[in-house]
Amino acid sequence: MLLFKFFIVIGMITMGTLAVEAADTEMKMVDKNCWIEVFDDTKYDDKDPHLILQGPKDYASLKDLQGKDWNNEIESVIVGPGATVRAYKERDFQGTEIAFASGQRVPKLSSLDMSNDIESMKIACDVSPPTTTSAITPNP
Ligand SMILES: [Ca+2]
Ligand SMILES: [Ca+2]
Ligand SMILES: [Ca+2]
Repeated sequence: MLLFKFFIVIGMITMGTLAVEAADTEMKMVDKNCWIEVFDDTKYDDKDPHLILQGPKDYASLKDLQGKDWNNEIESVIVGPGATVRAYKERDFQGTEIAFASGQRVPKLSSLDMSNDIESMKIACDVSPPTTTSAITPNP
């Protein structure tokens, strides 16, 4: 039974990766750098529930994210390189607010007094994504 659950988790991770890639080719509007990954446990423990939230998007509540109530559950986060996130202790963007910078990783939200307390989030995408093509200026 445990082994079975293990394979389910592996399958979900694999499907998640494929889904992100498929979405990237189908929808050019999706910013593949604009996301936040949230974890039920500390230190990005992928054996416990974890979820990538694609931005830009505002979540007034985390009550039903892919079938799970994430209110007051998040204990660690990884922010995508093209996202900035504001998180709130109460739903509807109320209560104490905290800002996460692009690429920020927080292994223990208790260090920010936000452990098992976040109930709403705003995910914003950087206006200009990192440029990787700088050497294609044609010479006259
Ligand atoms: Ca754990
Ligand atoms: Ca938790
Ligand atoms: Ca709360």
